[in-house]
Formats: sequence, structure tokens, C-alpha cells
Amino acid sequence: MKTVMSRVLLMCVLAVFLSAGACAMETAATEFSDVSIDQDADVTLRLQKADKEEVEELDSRYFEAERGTLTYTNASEGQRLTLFITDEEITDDDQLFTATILDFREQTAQGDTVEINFYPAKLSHDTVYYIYLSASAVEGKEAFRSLVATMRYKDYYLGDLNGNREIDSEDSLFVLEMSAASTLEDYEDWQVKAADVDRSGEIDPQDALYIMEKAADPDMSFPSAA
Ligand SMILES: [Ca+2]
Ligand SMILES: [Ca+2]
Repeated sequence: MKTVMSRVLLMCVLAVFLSAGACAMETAATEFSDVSIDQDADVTLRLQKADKEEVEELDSRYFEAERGTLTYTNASEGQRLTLFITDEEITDDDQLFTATILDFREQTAQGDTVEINFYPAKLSHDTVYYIYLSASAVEGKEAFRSLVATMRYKDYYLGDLNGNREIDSEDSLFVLEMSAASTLEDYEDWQVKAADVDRSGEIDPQDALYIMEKAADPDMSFPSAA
């Protein structure tokens, strides 16, 4: 019943839209990614799509990789800090020799705050990664190694709400239902991002219409919010 109502509503909205005329379409990326993180005190971790140019300068291997920036605020002068990423949880030191280290970065603290950039080159869809920070002993500070974050990389396509990598009328109806929902708490983070196809910051019937249009014309690009 709910679906029938959605279809009727969508058709009504579509009719209004068509009578209002076509909107300008700007080129926009159709793929984004989403990372969720748990983290400890003293550490913040930000993840973002790396700039091509910036990454190329550092290492061509990381072209278009995700960039992470870990900031540690409890370091001591001269302390050697190493960040590394594995795809399995390390609970004792022996595992260090068998675990696959996907990426690691070292830096010597010049003050109490240290920033380490990293570029996990082998991120796979919907896989959990473990980010560790180890520190050498210096005066007043003990050596340590700790798990600072787990990170699940989940990419998504803009406009694909059921995750089948295709954009069709089902996705449009999904977004229409989301736009009418009283809360978005019941939806996954990636769905909330994938639904706002015009990047207006809101999920509304206009997004559903854009998806309906793209379902009919795959060459169409979603408009990017200016
Ligand atoms: Ca889909
Ligand atoms: Ca929107």
C-alpha cells in the first residue's frame, strides 16, 4: 500500500516538474565514498577523498586514494610515531609479523601535536580496517602501541539507494519515501548521502525526480549544488 501511494505521489510530482520545464544539468561525480570511525582520546582522524595533484606529488600509487589525517595531541619532543593499517585486529606482538600491513607512516614529534597523513591504497568495499599508532619511549613517555580506530570503507553511487549499482525507478521511489520520512535515523549514512543527488543538503522530491530522469537517460548527469 505504501509503495502504491509513493508511486501516485511520484507521478503527481513528476507532472508538476514537467510542466515547470527542464532544469539545467551540470556534470557531477556519480561515485563517492563513506568511512565511519571509532576513535580514542588524544586522537582525531579525518578521512577525505585525496586531491589528485597533491597525491601525485607524494606517490603516484595513491592516485585518487582516500586520504586520512591522524592528529595525535599527547606526544613528546623526539618521540617516534608510527601509524599503520591492517586488515586484521592485532592482539599480540607475534601477529605483527603475520598481519598484512596495508600502509604505514612514520614521523618524529617536534612538539606535542603530530599530524600523520596516510593513503590506504588497497581499500576494499565494506571491509573493516584497523588503524594502530605506536610510539617510541622518550623521557617522560613510555613506548606504546594502540588501536586508535577501526574504519569501514563503504563506497556508494550517487542515486543508487538499494546498492545494486544501477539507477532505476526503485531508487527514485526509495528517495521519495526518504523525503517523506519524519526522521532519517532508520537509514544508513551512505543512503543519506546517496539520496541527495543534487547536493542541496536536503532529501526532497526533487532528488527523486532527478533519479527518475537518470533512470530513463543513463547519460544524464546529476546537477551539483552550486
Ligand atoms: Ca539501484
Ligand atoms: Ca537534494
